[in-house]
Order: sequence, then structure tokens, then C-alpha cells
Amino acid sequence: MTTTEINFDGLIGPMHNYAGLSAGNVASASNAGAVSQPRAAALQGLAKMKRLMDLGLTQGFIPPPRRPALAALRGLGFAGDDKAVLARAAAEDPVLFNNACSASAMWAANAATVIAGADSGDGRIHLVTANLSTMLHRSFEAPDTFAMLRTIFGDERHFAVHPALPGTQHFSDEGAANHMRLTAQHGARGLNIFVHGASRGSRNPERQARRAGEAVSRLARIDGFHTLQSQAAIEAGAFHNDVVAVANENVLLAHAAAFEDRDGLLAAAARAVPDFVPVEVDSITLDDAIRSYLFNSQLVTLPDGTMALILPGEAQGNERVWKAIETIVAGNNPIAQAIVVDVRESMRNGGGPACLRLRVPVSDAALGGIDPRFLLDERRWAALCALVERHWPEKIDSRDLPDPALWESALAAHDALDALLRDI
Ligand code: SUG
Repeated sequence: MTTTEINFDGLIGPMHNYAGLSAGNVASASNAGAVSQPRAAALQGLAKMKRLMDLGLTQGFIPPPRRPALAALRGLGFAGDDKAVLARAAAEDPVLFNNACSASAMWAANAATVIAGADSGDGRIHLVTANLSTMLHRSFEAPDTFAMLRTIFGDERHFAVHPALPGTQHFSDEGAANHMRLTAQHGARGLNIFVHGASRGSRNPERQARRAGEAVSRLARIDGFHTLQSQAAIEAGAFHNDVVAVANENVLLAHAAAFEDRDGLLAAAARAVPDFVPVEVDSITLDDAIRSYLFNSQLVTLPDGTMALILPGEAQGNERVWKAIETIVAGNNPIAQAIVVDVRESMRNGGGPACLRLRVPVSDAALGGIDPRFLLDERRWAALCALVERHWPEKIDSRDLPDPALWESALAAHDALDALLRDI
């Protein structure tokens, strides 16, 4: 029985904008107020998906939830028809309204934590929806994400989709971005590493609580390995572990200063995975790592068994970082090529190639249990491109978020997406 790792990318929604909502996320804060390009953003994301399909990998997608987040605003007491709800929220609480306009669900690495069937207590693949409770705009995602994951992975013989953990700071959970799986190969038993944030306080918010990883481990009935991000990484702006480390099968690629207890982590990995290959980088600063998103590349196994790094263009733009990449590719490890993709619109909000995807390892039987509408082939991919070309706005100036014409066009784009999903 073969096991395939599927990358499910978040389709970037029509409201993609730069409102500077993520404190501690250097890119989001520094691009606050810039003009976004939702159409170009979504097409960049789709081009990345196509690049992976062309490499012979299985690619899925997760549709964006409706934004502005009408349901969340109604839950907070704004009443009337859709237009009235939005107009009231925009007038009465503009900050809340901006939060309800974010297209942040595009970063599918924060949708859920995925525990492989080879590891879980009941042999099913477990997806624990992330509560994203630290950031207001992101916390609005959880109910929609849970519903969407139940649609895509509704076959309970193979999948167990869990709702989000309680949305308190004690369980703040940002999903797969803070989880790594090391294993001899996707289908074998693996070591599940949960990386949590500052326990000693930081000027940046703690976005992943240790208790969240412990709860996920209990829900999926695994022995998780829990480890702390280094203080230096947190202070440099590594708001998720996946901006300083990435794992794939038996390889861990990480900045040498990513973890507080590096030695303990490497020893546990070597015990769990006999042919474990650590690839550590100490030739660039944490600052360079976070600006270039070298470690936010996707590390994927190609059909020929070698691995490729799918990097953001920003990593090519920095000479020191590019040198480090050349050293990695030339080194004695399975990483054989570096492929650069343009996800600039997402990068400007702090989301690189790895943020945009949720990895799900599936057996052939579980693959058959996935709702096929969300697995891409040429035809579906082209249909999504045509939809975006036709309905996604070209530009959004975040100062225009209160403009009813913008909501109308975004909601019309979502209607068109819903119609497409009925017969894609
Ligand atoms: O949560 N940016 C996201 C970026 C998430 C990146 N994901 C991973 N590293 N896996 C965040 O900080 C900015 C949105 C805004 O400012 O409008 C934002 O939410």
C-alpha cells in the first residue's frame, strides 16, 4: 500500500488586503496600508499549485471562507440584512470590521494539525482544527475551517476531523505551522514534534501554547514530542516554527538557532528515525531567515525519491541566503533541487510557500475517501484560474474596506465560487 502526501493549498480569497493585523509578524506590520492585488495573489497561488502538479505531486485546494465574515459579525450582535450588518460594523467598530475582512484563511498551514494514520491510535488521519485564538482576524477562521475540513475529509472510515480546541490563551493553537513529522517515509510510523512559543514572555505574542500540542496528542492518541522555540527566534519574529524549520520524511532543515533545546530534539529524532538527516544552517542570521523565508519553503519528496525545496522568490533576492541554499543542495542530503516560486502577494503579509499549504499523508484507500472536487487536475485548476480572472478584484486599498461596492464584488466572487463548487 502506498502513501501519498497531498498538499492542500488555501485558494487566496477575493478580499486579500494589507490591513496590518498581525502584531509580531514583520511583513504584515511593515506592509500595513499597502495596496494589495487579490487577483494576482490568487493566480500566484494557483501557479504554485500547478508547479507541484507538474512535478508529479498530488495537489488539493481549500476554498476561502466568505469575507467580510458576516457570520462572525452577526454572532457579535450586528443585525439586519447582509448590507446592514456590514455597514453597522464598519461604522461602529472599524478595527473589528477590518479584522472581519481578512483573507487570512489562505495560510492553510494554520488550518489544522494533521496526524498521520500510521501514527494515530485508531489508524485514521486526524485533523484538529486550529483555534487561531491569539489574533482576532484569524480566530474568525475556525468555524468555517472546521466545516470545510468536514466537507473535504468527511469519510469517517479514514478521517477524524476535530473542532477547534477552546479558544483561550491556554490552548492557543496555530495548527500544522508548529508541527513537524519525521519518519523514514510518509507511510511509516513517525515522530510528531510540536513546537510551542515563549513561556517566559516576549514582546511578541505567544501564538502556540504547549497545552495545545498536548491536547492534539491526546485527541489523536499519539506520544507527541513537545519542544520550545528559542527565545532568539521568537524575538527575531519567528511567530510560527515554520519560518525557521521544515521537516519532510527523514530530513529536518532548520536554522541552527531555531530551538531552545536543539540537542534534545536532534537526539529524539535520531532515536525515532534511524536514517535521520539534520540539515542545519548557521551561515545566515535569524533576521535573514525571517526576511527571506528560506525555511518557509515546502520540502517535498518527488516521484524519483529525491527531495526538492520550493522556495519563495525573496530567498533568491538575498545573496547570503542563496549561497546557503546552494550549499544545502550541494550537500550530502536528499535535497537535490531548489525551485523558486512567486508568491509575493502572500509574502507581503508574512505567508510563504509552506504557509499556503496543509500537508495530508493518505493511503490509497483514504485518498479515495476525499471529496474529489478538492483534488486538482488540469480541468479543475483551469476552472479556478478562470474564476479568479473573472471575479477577483484587481486591487484593494485597505482604506477602502468600508466601501459597500467592495463587499458587493467580494460576495459576488464568493457566489461564483460556490456555483463552481457545485459542479467542478
Ligand atoms: O497569521 N498573516 C499571517 C501569516 C501566516 C503565516 N503562516 C505560517 N507561517 N504558517 C499571520 O500572521 C496578516 C494579515 C493582515 O495583516 O491583514 C496575517 O494574518
